Formats: sequence, structure tokens, C-alpha cells
Amino acid sequence: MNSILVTRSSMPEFDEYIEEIRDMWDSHWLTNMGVKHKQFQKKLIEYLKIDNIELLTNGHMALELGIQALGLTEGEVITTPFTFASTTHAIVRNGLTPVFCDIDPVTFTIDANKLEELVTERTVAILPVHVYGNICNIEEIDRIAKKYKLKVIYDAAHAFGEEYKGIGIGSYGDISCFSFHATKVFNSIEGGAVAFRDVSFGKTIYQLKNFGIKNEEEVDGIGANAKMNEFCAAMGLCNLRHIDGEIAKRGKIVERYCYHLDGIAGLRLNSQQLDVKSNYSYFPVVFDERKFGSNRDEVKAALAVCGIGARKYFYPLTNTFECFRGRYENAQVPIAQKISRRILTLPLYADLSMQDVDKICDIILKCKKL
Ligand code: T4K
Repeated sequence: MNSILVTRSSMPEFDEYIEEIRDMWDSHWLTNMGVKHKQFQKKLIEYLKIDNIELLTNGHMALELGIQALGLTEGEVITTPFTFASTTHAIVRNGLTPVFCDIDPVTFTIDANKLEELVTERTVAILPVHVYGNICNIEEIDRIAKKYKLKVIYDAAHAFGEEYKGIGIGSYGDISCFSFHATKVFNSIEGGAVAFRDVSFGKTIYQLKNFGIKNEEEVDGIGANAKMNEFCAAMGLCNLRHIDGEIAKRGKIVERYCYHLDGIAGLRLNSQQLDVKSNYSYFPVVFDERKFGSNRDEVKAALAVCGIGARKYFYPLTNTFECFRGRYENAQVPIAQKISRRILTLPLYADLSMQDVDKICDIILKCKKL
């Protein structure tokens, strides 16, 4: 059994959560856009510095229904294979075709310089991911989207609370989809949201998350049920009170990792981006066996022996998943392939102790054979 896992959910004090949910025992209102839901929505708009947000059951439904609410029913969507299953599944489950673009070797986000050559007359949208909280090349994506009249859907599952050039990250693109899953920088147990500027989009996604219901007697959309319940919203409200402190603690842990690992031959760390307010969501390291002497899998195994659960986020690439066999394996994504085979995500959460970081780094450095 691993004793230090890749992450650990942030939680408020027990009493704080109990206090937050206490009035639900009077109201008996548990879901369907109740008081907590409304409060959480309002607080998030302020915190994320965005115009509008709609809350959902999870980040995946934010992507899936976000695509639907933009009216995308057929065509190709240019996206990255270096991501969690959810990103690609949201495209395919909507009957759209993912077209995989390679990634930038430094930020691991979609390589915007390779995007334009993938645009065809069937392209309807671009779906990039701010992977590990690294911000995509927003300017270039925006330029291409405008030129070819494409929608831009940002998967911002890893980018909670981040800003680019002082603007909330959810303000870019047509929509940005956040995840508030238990494993994320910020969680509402399970949860997700779509941020957007166009108010009419809000009405559509609201209906789509509630069976397409317009009013008591009219249903004018074929919606799902993706409403955030009151217990999740209450957890979100509590965690939001502490988020700045949690991110600051993560920043210190990242500093400590960098202190030990930066400059070691054969290791490449995630670099801080210009103009980005980071949330320190993940700590990925790329291992170059030719210079380090051990490969990613050997380091992962050495950590596991000591009870440390690092993870191969993101391996394998989504275009090679078993469920897509025979469909997308031929995508030209050599950088993504290379990174995916070499990258390891180290444990990172607010309460990870500095001693544990030292221990993890010590084990990694002992794997250095050159
Ligand atoms: N887009 C992107 C780019 C994403 O990364 C994700 C989710 C989504 C979209 C979809 O968002 P959601 O629909 O999930 O809101 C985890 C998460 O389940 C998933 O949310 C996340 N990405 C993905 C990167 O990681 P697993 O299969 O690695 O999770 P699991 O259960 O192995 O947990 C990892 C570690 O987290 C555990 O070792 C311990 C810790 N943990 C886990 C849970 C469930 C906790 O501390 N508390 C918990 O409750 O996918």
C-alpha cells in the first residue's frame, strides 16, 4: 500500500463543513440549483475573474455539454492526445471526430504552430488543454480560430484560479471547462463548471444540464442530468475560503522540488510561464535515460518500493486507447509520444511535508546512474 500518493484531496475542517450544511436539515433542499449552488456560483465568478459560470456534476460533463451547447453536432475537432481520457471522450461521445495535433515540447500543451495545417473544411472547433496548468498559446489559437471561424473550447480542468496577463483563465476562448474533482487543486468532491462570456450560452447549458427543461410544461432540448448537488456546492464554498493558502503551500513544495532536482542532467522540470499566475497543480518531470541512466518506469518503480505513488500522467496518449483501435493511431504526434513515455508526475498536495519532498527527491537522485 502506497503511503504517499500522487495527490490528496484538500478538505476544510470537519466543523466548518458541518456548519455549512447544517441549514440543509431545515430546508431539506438537496439539489436542483438550491441556495448553496447559487452562492457557490456567485463566489466562483468573483474568484475566477470571469463573466459567467454554470456549475455541473463534474469536469467531464462540462466538456460534453459545453460542446453540445455550442451547437457542434458534426465535423472535426482539433485537439491534443496528451491529456486525460475525458477530453477525447467528450469529443467522440458527441459524434465529432478528434484530429490530433502534436504538443509543444516545453509546455506540453497543443503546438499552436502545427494547428493550422490540420484545419480542413470539416473542422468546427479547437479543443486545447491547459495541461498541468500550463497555459496554451492563447494568442495563436485565437488567431487561427478567428481566421477559420472555429469555436474554441478550453479544457481548463488543471487551471483553476490561474490568470494569464492578469485575466482569469476562464475568460479565454468561447468556453473554458473546469474540474473540481477530489484530485484537483480545488475540489467540490465531484464537480465541474463551464465559464463563458455569451449570456445566451448560459441559458442553453443550464437547460442541457437539467433534461432540456424550459419550464414546468415545456422541454425544448434533449438534455442530460448534470446538476451539482448541494453537498458538493457546500464543499466548494468551504474549500474556496482556503484556496489561496492551499495554492501558496503548493508553491513552496514546488520550490523545494526545484531546489533538489533543477539542473540535474537528464531531468527536465516544468518551467514557469511568463505572464501566468500559476496554481502549481502538478509536478511533472521528464526523464532522459541517456543522460540520467534510469528511465521513467525505473524511477516510478523505485518510488513505489518506498511507498510513493507517482503517476504516469499522461500515458498512454488518448489516440492510442484500446477503445479507439484502428481509428486514430496514425496521428502524427511524435513529441507527444516521446514525452508521454518519459514523463512522471510526482506527489504534490498542500499538506505534503518538506521531509517527504526531500525523501522523494533522494530516491530519485539515487536512480541517477550517470
Ligand atoms: N480534463 C482533464 C485534462 C482532466 O485531467 C480531467 C480529470 C477531466 C477533464 C475530467 O474532469 P472530472 O470529470 O474528473 O471532474 C484522476 C481524476 O479522477 C480525474 O479527475 C483527473 N482528471 C485525472 C488526471 O486524475 P485517476 O484515475 O488518476 O484518479 P485516482 O482515483 O487514481 O486518484 C489519484 C490520487 O488522488 C489517488 O492516488 C489518491 C488521491 N485521491 C483520490 C480520490 C478519488 C484523493 O486524495 N481523494 C480522492 O477522493 O484520475
